[in-house]
Amino acid sequence: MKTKIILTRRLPDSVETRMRELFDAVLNEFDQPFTQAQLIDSVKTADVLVPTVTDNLNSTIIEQAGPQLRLIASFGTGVDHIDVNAAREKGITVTNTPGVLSEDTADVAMALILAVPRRIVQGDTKIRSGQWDGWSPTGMLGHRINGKRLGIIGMGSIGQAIARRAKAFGMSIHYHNRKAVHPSTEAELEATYWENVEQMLPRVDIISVNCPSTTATHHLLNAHRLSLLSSHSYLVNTGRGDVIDELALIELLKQKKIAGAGLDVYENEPIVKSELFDLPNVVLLPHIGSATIEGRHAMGDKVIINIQTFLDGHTPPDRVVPAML
Ligand code: 8YV
Repeated sequence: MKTKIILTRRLPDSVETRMRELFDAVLNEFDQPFTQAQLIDSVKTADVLVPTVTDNLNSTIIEQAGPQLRLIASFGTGVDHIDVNAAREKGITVTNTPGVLSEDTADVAMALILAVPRRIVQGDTKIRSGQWDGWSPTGMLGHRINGKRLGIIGMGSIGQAIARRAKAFGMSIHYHNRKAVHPSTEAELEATYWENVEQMLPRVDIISVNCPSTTATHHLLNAHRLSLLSSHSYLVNTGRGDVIDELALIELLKQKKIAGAGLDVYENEPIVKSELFDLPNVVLLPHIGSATIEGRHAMGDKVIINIQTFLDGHTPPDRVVPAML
């Protein structure tokens, strides 16, 4: 008897095919995000559930899991969509796919770090709308990247991958994290650690949010902390939307109290507050940080390895335990 696994979304063909070879894999052919009722049905029938960020596996759903559900092998790094404590209480193991999407996400963060101050999207729009009448010495002026200070909030593997890129662009690296990174990493990145985020915020030119969403980081950038940013600064978020108080950010942008923002994630995805659409100094992306073909294959491989290792009776390599959060 093969193990029954339920995939809540479509995954790359090769990943799904391998899963069908190894397991009794139930695919989501039409790729519609699962409703609450479908999620409840899945936790009652699957041995292994493979969810993504679009599934809200809160305690109400997890508490209804049948005894057959032993593993939630999430396709993604962030686990804020899963109540890991509730899963643990039910004896359900949770895994994720860290590491394999760091470089891709860092590329998108760097793209936003370049795009907003250099007005890349505005330039493209100008041409497409037929409004460009040629070069001018004062046209489309943005701000220089070289020599600026980058403040990274969350110095895990994604934050570090951004720091490496930013350093190559001539930026100096500042960061806030629960604790300082290893001295050799700090030396390599020539990075300055700020234990107190409020001290770092007014001193940097660009902020990049790269921490996970946890109870400790929810609205870490609230109205008060956002107000500490200088009026020439930019904010980029490729982490999780709810780390920033989105309404407070919109207010700040409207009042020109910061220079611009680049967002790939939002507080209530897929809802994007329409006030953001009217702000020309904002670049909006649809949560594509890890959206590369290579990355999705690597994530799929990790999910398969986690499931297979677990079924073989070992601790899966990417087990998430509440203490890590
Ligand atoms: C993933 C992400 O694509 O892995 C994460 O935490 O935010 C995304 O880049 C998504 O979570 C897949 O479930």
